[in-house]
Amino acid sequence: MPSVRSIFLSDIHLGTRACQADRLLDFLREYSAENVFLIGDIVDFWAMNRSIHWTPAQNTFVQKILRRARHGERIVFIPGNHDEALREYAGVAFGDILVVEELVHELADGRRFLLLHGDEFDQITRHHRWVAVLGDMAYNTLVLFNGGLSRIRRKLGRPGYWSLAGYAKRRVKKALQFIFDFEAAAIHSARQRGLDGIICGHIHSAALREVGGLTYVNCGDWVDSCTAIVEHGDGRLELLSWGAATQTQSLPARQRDFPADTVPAPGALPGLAAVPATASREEAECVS
Ligand SMILES: [Mn+2]
Repeated sequence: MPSVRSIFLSDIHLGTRACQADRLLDFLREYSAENVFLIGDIVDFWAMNRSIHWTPAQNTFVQKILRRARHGERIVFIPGNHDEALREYAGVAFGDILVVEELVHELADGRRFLLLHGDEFDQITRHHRWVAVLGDMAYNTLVLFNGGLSRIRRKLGRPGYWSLAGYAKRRVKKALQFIFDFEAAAIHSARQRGLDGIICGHIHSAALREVGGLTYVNCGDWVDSCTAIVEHGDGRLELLSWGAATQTQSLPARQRDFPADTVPAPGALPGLAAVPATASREEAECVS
Protein backbone atom coordinates (compact mmCIF):
# COMPACT_ATOMS: atom_id res chain seq x y z
CA MET A 1 0.00 0.00 0.00
CA PRO A 2 1.60 3.31 -1.00
CA SER A 3 1.90 5.63 1.91
CA VAL A 4 1.22 9.34 1.79
CA ARG A 5 1.80 11.91 4.51
CA SER A 6 -1.80 13.11 4.61
CA ILE A 7 -5.21 12.38 3.16
CA PHE A 8 -7.82 15.14 3.00
CA LEU A 9 -11.47 14.16 2.50
CA SER A 10 -14.66 16.19 2.67
CA ASP A 11 -18.35 15.97 1.83
CA ILE A 12 -18.76 12.22 2.13
CA HIS A 13 -22.41 12.60 3.22
CA LEU A 14 -22.75 9.32 5.09
CA GLY A 15 -26.39 8.49 5.71
CA THR A 16 -27.55 9.39 2.22
CA ARG A 17 -28.26 7.21 -0.78
CA ALA A 18 -25.94 9.35 -2.89
CA CYS A 19 -22.87 8.64 -0.72
CA GLN A 20 -20.39 6.61 -2.75
CA ALA A 21 -18.89 4.71 0.17
CA ASP A 22 -17.83 1.77 -2.01
CA ARG A 23 -15.56 3.93 -4.09
CA LEU A 24 -14.27 5.66 -0.99
CA LEU A 25 -13.33 2.30 0.54
CA ASP A 26 -11.68 1.40 -2.72
CA PHE A 27 -9.63 4.61 -2.53
CA LEU A 28 -8.69 4.11 1.13
CA ARG A 29 -7.48 0.57 0.42
CA GLU A 30 -4.84 2.11 -1.82
CA TYR A 31 -3.37 4.60 0.64
CA SER A 32 -2.11 4.56 4.17
CA ALA A 33 -1.26 7.89 5.76
CA GLU A 34 0.21 9.60 8.78
CA ASN A 35 -2.70 12.05 8.91
CA VAL A 36 -6.30 11.73 7.80
CA PHE A 37 -8.22 15.00 7.80
CA LEU A 38 -12.00 14.71 7.52
CA ILE A 39 -13.01 18.21 6.47
CA GLY A 40 -16.74 18.44 7.01
CA ASP A 41 -20.07 17.05 5.85
CA ILE A 42 -18.78 13.58 6.63
CA VAL A 43 -22.12 12.56 8.14
CA ASP A 44 -25.20 14.20 6.63
CA PHE A 45 -27.50 14.88 9.57
CA TRP A 46 -29.66 17.23 7.45
CA ALA A 47 -30.55 14.41 5.08
CA MET A 48 -30.91 11.94 7.93
CA ASN A 49 -33.66 14.13 9.37
CA ARG A 50 -35.65 13.25 6.25
CA SER A 51 -34.60 9.65 5.78
CA ILE A 52 -31.64 7.52 6.73
CA HIS A 53 -29.82 5.46 4.18
CA TRP A 54 -27.02 3.65 5.99
CA THR A 55 -25.31 0.93 3.97
CA PRO A 56 -22.80 -1.78 4.97
CA ALA A 57 -20.14 0.10 2.98
CA GLN A 58 -20.80 3.25 5.01
CA ASN A 59 -20.47 1.20 8.18
CA THR A 60 -17.22 -0.26 6.93
CA PHE A 61 -15.90 3.25 6.26
CA VAL A 62 -16.52 4.25 9.88
CA GLN A 63 -14.88 1.05 11.10
CA LYS A 64 -11.85 1.58 8.85
CA ILE A 65 -11.38 5.10 10.16
CA LEU A 66 -11.57 3.92 13.77
CA ARG A 67 -9.15 1.12 12.97
CA ARG A 68 -6.69 3.55 11.38
CA ALA A 69 -6.89 5.72 14.49
CA ARG A 70 -6.13 2.70 16.70
CA HIS A 71 -3.15 1.83 14.54
CA GLY A 72 -1.57 5.21 14.98
CA GLU A 73 -2.82 7.26 12.06
CA ARG A 74 -3.75 10.72 13.25
CA ILE A 75 -7.44 11.33 12.50
CA VAL A 76 -8.80 14.88 12.72
CA PHE A 77 -12.51 15.53 12.28
CA ILE A 78 -13.50 19.05 11.25
CA PRO A 79 -17.32 19.38 11.25
CA GLY A 80 -19.17 20.98 8.34
CA ASN A 81 -22.66 22.43 8.11
CA HIS A 82 -24.32 19.05 7.52
CA ASP A 83 -22.69 17.71 10.67
CA GLU A 84 -22.65 21.01 12.53
CA ALA A 85 -23.97 19.38 15.73
CA LEU A 86 -20.43 18.09 16.22
CA ARG A 87 -19.11 21.65 16.33
CA GLU A 88 -20.23 21.74 19.95
CA TYR A 89 -17.56 19.14 20.62
CA ALA A 90 -14.69 21.12 19.12
CA GLY A 91 -11.55 20.47 21.12
CA VAL A 92 -12.81 17.10 22.36
CA ALA A 93 -11.00 13.86 21.51
CA PHE A 94 -13.28 10.88 21.03
CA GLY A 95 -10.89 8.03 21.65
CA ASP A 96 -8.24 8.61 19.03
CA ILE A 97 -10.23 11.05 16.93
CA LEU A 98 -9.84 14.74 17.59
CA VAL A 99 -12.71 17.11 16.72
CA VAL A 100 -11.72 20.70 15.92
CA GLU A 101 -13.48 23.57 14.13
CA GLU A 102 -10.39 24.32 12.08
CA LEU A 103 -6.71 23.60 12.05
CA VAL A 104 -3.46 24.99 10.67
CA HIS A 105 -1.56 22.11 9.09
CA GLU A 106 2.11 22.40 8.22
CA LEU A 107 3.11 20.47 5.11
CA ALA A 108 6.35 18.51 4.94
CA ASP A 109 7.90 21.38 2.95
CA GLY A 110 7.01 23.93 5.63
CA ARG A 111 4.03 25.55 3.94
CA ARG A 112 1.17 26.24 6.32
CA PHE A 113 -2.44 25.64 5.30
CA LEU A 114 -5.73 26.49 6.93
CA LEU A 115 -8.03 23.46 7.12
CA LEU A 116 -11.74 24.09 7.54
CA HIS A 117 -14.98 23.03 5.89
CA GLY A 118 -15.74 26.42 4.38
CA ASP A 119 -19.48 26.97 4.79
CA GLU A 120 -18.71 30.36 6.34
CA PHE A 121 -17.50 31.46 2.90
CA ASP A 122 -20.87 30.54 1.40
CA GLN A 123 -23.20 33.52 1.70
CA ILE A 124 -26.28 31.38 1.10
CA THR A 125 -25.61 28.82 3.82
CA ARG A 126 -24.60 31.60 6.15
CA HIS A 127 -27.57 33.91 5.77
CA HIS A 128 -30.36 31.92 4.13
CA ARG A 129 -30.36 28.50 5.66
CA TRP A 130 -33.72 27.45 4.17
CA VAL A 131 -32.47 28.20 0.65
CA ALA A 132 -29.48 26.00 1.36
CA VAL A 133 -31.71 23.18 2.60
CA LEU A 134 -33.94 23.39 -0.49
CA GLY A 135 -30.93 23.56 -2.77
CA ASP A 136 -29.50 20.56 -0.99
CA MET A 137 -32.65 18.52 -1.62
CA ALA A 138 -32.63 19.51 -5.30
CA TYR A 139 -28.96 18.60 -5.59
CA ASN A 140 -29.51 15.19 -3.99
CA THR A 141 -32.36 14.49 -6.40
CA LEU A 142 -30.12 15.40 -9.30
CA VAL A 143 -27.36 13.11 -8.06
CA LEU A 144 -29.83 10.22 -7.64
CA PHE A 145 -31.25 10.79 -11.12
CA ASN A 146 -27.70 10.69 -12.40
CA GLY A 147 -27.16 7.35 -10.67
CA GLY A 148 -30.10 5.94 -12.65
CA LEU A 149 -28.66 7.42 -15.81
CA SER A 150 -25.32 5.71 -15.24
CA ARG A 151 -27.01 2.33 -14.82
CA ILE A 152 -28.87 2.82 -18.09
CA ARG A 153 -25.67 3.86 -19.82
CA ARG A 154 -23.96 0.72 -18.57
CA LYS A 155 -26.85 -1.45 -19.79
CA LEU A 156 -26.63 0.17 -23.20
CA GLY A 157 -22.92 -0.57 -23.18
CA ARG A 158 -21.94 3.08 -23.35
CA PRO A 159 -18.45 3.62 -22.00
CA GLY A 160 -17.49 6.15 -19.39
CA TYR A 161 -19.36 7.97 -16.75
CA TRP A 162 -21.31 11.08 -17.51
CA SER A 163 -22.09 13.21 -14.53
CA LEU A 164 -25.38 15.04 -14.74
CA ALA A 165 -24.94 16.90 -11.48
CA GLY A 166 -21.42 17.83 -12.50
CA TYR A 167 -22.68 18.91 -15.90
CA ALA A 168 -25.46 21.02 -14.43
CA LYS A 169 -23.09 22.58 -11.94
CA ARG A 170 -20.66 23.51 -14.67
CA ARG A 171 -23.33 24.85 -17.00
CA VAL A 172 -25.11 27.16 -14.66
CA LYS A 173 -23.32 30.45 -14.82
CA LYS A 174 -24.64 31.48 -11.46
CA ALA A 175 -23.10 28.40 -9.94
CA LEU A 176 -19.77 29.35 -11.43
CA GLN A 177 -20.01 32.83 -9.97
CA PHE A 178 -20.90 31.20 -6.65
CA ILE A 179 -17.82 29.00 -6.79
CA PHE A 180 -15.67 31.97 -7.75
CA ASP A 181 -16.96 34.04 -4.80
CA PHE A 182 -16.41 31.11 -2.47
CA GLU A 183 -12.82 30.65 -3.61
CA ALA A 184 -12.10 34.36 -3.30
CA ALA A 185 -13.43 34.41 0.27
CA ALA A 186 -11.46 31.28 1.17
CA ILE A 187 -8.20 32.68 -0.23
CA HIS A 188 -8.83 35.99 1.52
CA SER A 189 -9.18 34.21 4.83
CA ALA A 190 -5.88 32.34 4.41
CA ARG A 191 -4.12 35.54 3.35
CA GLN A 192 -5.41 37.46 6.36
CA ARG A 193 -3.81 34.91 8.64
CA GLY A 194 -0.50 34.97 6.82
CA LEU A 195 -0.81 31.35 5.67
CA ASP A 196 0.26 29.78 2.39
CA GLY A 197 -3.11 28.42 1.42
CA ILE A 198 -6.36 26.78 2.39
CA ILE A 199 -7.77 23.26 2.14
CA CYS A 200 -11.54 23.15 2.38
CA GLY A 201 -14.64 21.45 0.98
CA HIS A 202 -18.35 22.34 1.04
CA ILE A 203 -18.98 23.28 -2.60
CA HIS A 204 -18.38 19.80 -4.08
CA SER A 205 -15.98 21.18 -6.62
CA ALA A 206 -12.46 19.81 -6.31
CA ALA A 207 -9.60 22.17 -7.04
CA LEU A 208 -5.90 22.61 -6.56
CA ARG A 209 -4.58 25.87 -7.92
CA GLU A 210 -2.47 28.90 -7.27
CA VAL A 211 -4.41 32.11 -6.75
CA GLY A 212 -2.40 35.27 -6.27
CA GLY A 213 0.55 33.54 -4.66
CA LEU A 214 -1.58 31.36 -2.39
CA THR A 215 -2.81 27.83 -2.96
CA TYR A 216 -6.53 27.13 -3.04
CA VAL A 217 -7.40 23.49 -2.46
CA ASN A 218 -10.84 21.91 -2.36
CA CYS A 219 -11.35 18.22 -1.61
CA GLY A 220 -14.46 17.90 -3.80
CA ASP A 221 -16.89 15.21 -2.62
CA TRP A 222 -17.85 11.53 -2.46
CA VAL A 223 -21.42 11.82 -3.72
CA ASP A 224 -20.68 12.77 -7.29
CA SER A 225 -17.10 13.46 -8.31
CA CYS A 226 -15.29 11.11 -5.87
CA THR A 227 -12.17 13.15 -5.29
CA ALA A 228 -9.55 13.39 -2.58
CA ILE A 229 -6.46 15.44 -1.88
CA VAL A 230 -3.26 13.78 -0.72
CA GLU A 231 -0.01 15.22 0.61
CA HIS A 232 3.06 13.27 -0.44
CA GLY A 233 6.14 12.80 1.73
CA ASP A 234 7.81 15.89 0.28
CA GLY A 235 4.81 18.15 0.88
CA ARG A 236 3.53 18.03 -2.69
CA LEU A 237 -0.26 18.10 -2.89
CA GLU A 238 -2.18 16.05 -5.41
CA LEU A 239 -5.81 15.87 -6.43
CA LEU A 240 -6.99 12.31 -7.04
CA SER A 241 -10.14 11.43 -8.92
CA TRP A 242 -11.75 8.09 -8.15
CA GLY A 243 -14.56 8.09 -10.69
CA ALA A 244 -16.42 5.02 -11.96
CA ALA A 245 -14.78 4.82 -15.36
CA THR A 246 -11.18 4.70 -14.21
CA GLN A 247 -10.95 3.61 -10.64
CA THR A 248 -7.19 3.82 -10.32
CA GLN A 249 -6.75 7.02 -12.27
CA SER A 250 -4.97 9.84 -10.56
CA LEU A 251 -4.73 13.26 -12.11
CA PRO A 252 -2.28 15.98 -11.27
CA ALA A 253 -4.37 18.98 -10.36
CA ARG A 254 -3.42 21.08 -13.33
CA GLN A 255 -5.19 18.80 -15.80
CA ARG A 256 -8.50 19.13 -14.08
CA ASP A 257 -8.02 22.76 -13.44
CA PHE A 258 -9.96 25.26 -15.48
CA PRO A 259 -10.88 28.85 -14.86
CA ALA A 260 -14.34 29.39 -13.48
CA ASP A 261 -15.56 31.17 -16.58
CA THR A 262 -14.74 28.45 -19.10
CA VAL A 263 -16.56 25.21 -19.58
CA PRO A 264 -14.52 22.27 -20.86
CA ALA A 265 -15.81 20.52 -23.97
CA PRO A 266 -17.48 17.19 -23.32
CA GLY A 267 -14.77 14.57 -23.43
CA ALA A 268 -12.08 17.05 -22.45
CA LEU A 269 -11.99 15.63 -18.96
CA PRO A 270 -11.88 11.90 -18.24
CA GLY A 271 -14.71 12.09 -15.70
CA LEU A 272 -16.97 13.70 -18.28
CA ALA A 273 -16.57 11.04 -20.98
CA ALA A 274 -17.51 11.75 -24.53
CA VAL A 275 -21.24 12.21 -24.46
CA PRO A 276 -22.81 15.20 -26.16
CA ALA A 277 -25.30 17.10 -24.08
CA THR A 278 -28.21 15.90 -26.19
CA ALA A 279 -27.51 12.27 -25.34
CA SER A 280 -28.87 12.88 -21.89
CA ARG A 281 -32.29 13.62 -23.31
CA GLU A 282 -32.46 10.43 -25.32
CA GLU A 283 -31.45 8.48 -22.29
CA ALA A 284 -33.74 10.34 -19.99
CA GLU A 285 -36.56 9.31 -22.27
CA CYS A 286 -35.50 5.69 -21.94
CA VAL A 287 -36.29 5.99 -18.26
CA SER A 288 -39.99 6.53 -18.74
MN1 LIG B 1 -21.01 21.78 3.48
